[in-house]
Amino acid sequence: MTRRPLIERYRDRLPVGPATPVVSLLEGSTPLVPLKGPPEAGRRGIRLFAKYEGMNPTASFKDRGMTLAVSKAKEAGAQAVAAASTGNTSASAAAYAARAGLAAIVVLPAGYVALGKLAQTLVHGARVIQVEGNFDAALAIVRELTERYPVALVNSINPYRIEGQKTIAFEVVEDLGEAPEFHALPVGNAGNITAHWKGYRELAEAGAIERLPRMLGFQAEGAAPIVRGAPVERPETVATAIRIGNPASWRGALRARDESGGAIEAVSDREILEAWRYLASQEGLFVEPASAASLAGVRRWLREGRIPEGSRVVLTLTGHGLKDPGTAEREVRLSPPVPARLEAVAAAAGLV
Ligand code: AN7
Repeated sequence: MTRRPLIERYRDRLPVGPATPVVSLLEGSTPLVPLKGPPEAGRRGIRLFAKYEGMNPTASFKDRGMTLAVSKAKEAGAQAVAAASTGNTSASAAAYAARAGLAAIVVLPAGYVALGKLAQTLVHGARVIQVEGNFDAALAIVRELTERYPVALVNSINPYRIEGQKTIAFEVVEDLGEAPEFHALPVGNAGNITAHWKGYRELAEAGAIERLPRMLGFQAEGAAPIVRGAPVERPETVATAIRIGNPASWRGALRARDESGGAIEAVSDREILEAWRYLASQEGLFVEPASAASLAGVRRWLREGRIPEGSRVVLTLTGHGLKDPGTAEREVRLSPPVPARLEAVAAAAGLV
């Protein structure tokens, strides 16, 4: 199938005009992969589907919003874009800025951005500034920076980011023919759950779907401000992408939860890593830890019998596993080398 720019595919439902320059890397059109399991789902005729957003050009869902945010920044005559990021927004902003011929400035929490994301951002040529603080501090600075200097903000408080990201819902409905009963995803800054819900609502308003899904958002236990109902000063989690203590789209997340009859809950790092390993070793899907928070949460719902028989559950797997080789290195064990001889290799492979 020929991939087309996201903006062209959904032009009639996005805030673009004939004069908008389309800055695209052929994002979106990601696969909706039916999962084989987990076993607790199959027994009750519950089917899970993974919206595999790691298949986007920079290997995360951020590209959907970034194509629009950078196109609109270019249309407005910006020379540079800026973002605070736990890593994926910065990689995407850097790539789309490179494509557009704009400068990219990214502000990152020092020491907490996964290696793949950092490498992408640097090689795309962004100006990378690490701050001695967390994502929330970085975002506060970037907000001020973009107010004082002629630089376009491309964090998800930029409404064009949400507009682009809502297309995940459009694609899911194209593939399933209707909305799933549940849609689960990780929650960090909460832009994505806000965007998903906007997409589904628009489909319902247009008469394209008759029912809306219940939205399930999952935060990491050590970074779960929405679950606690108060900002978390020192967020901590293995899922560095969602290591966020004061989400910018907090209200959007509550709206998605409440209007859909859904929930926002916390999952532990252990549950996240178990789901992460399950997806890779049983389903063949290598994702970054944050993405696995969606399955970690859904597994709990399954165990507790909270998902009705026959339901379809879509999980947004937000980013590719290669983004975070550091976690993989810590979680798996590489055995020492053996002599380059058949018997030694066969023995090490467990064949004898
Ligand atoms: C893989 O890149 O916030 O709730 O600065 O990279 O919309 O924030 C990333 C977030 C989930 C959470 N999964 O989405 C950033 C950033 C992955 C992510 C989220 C992020 P939001």
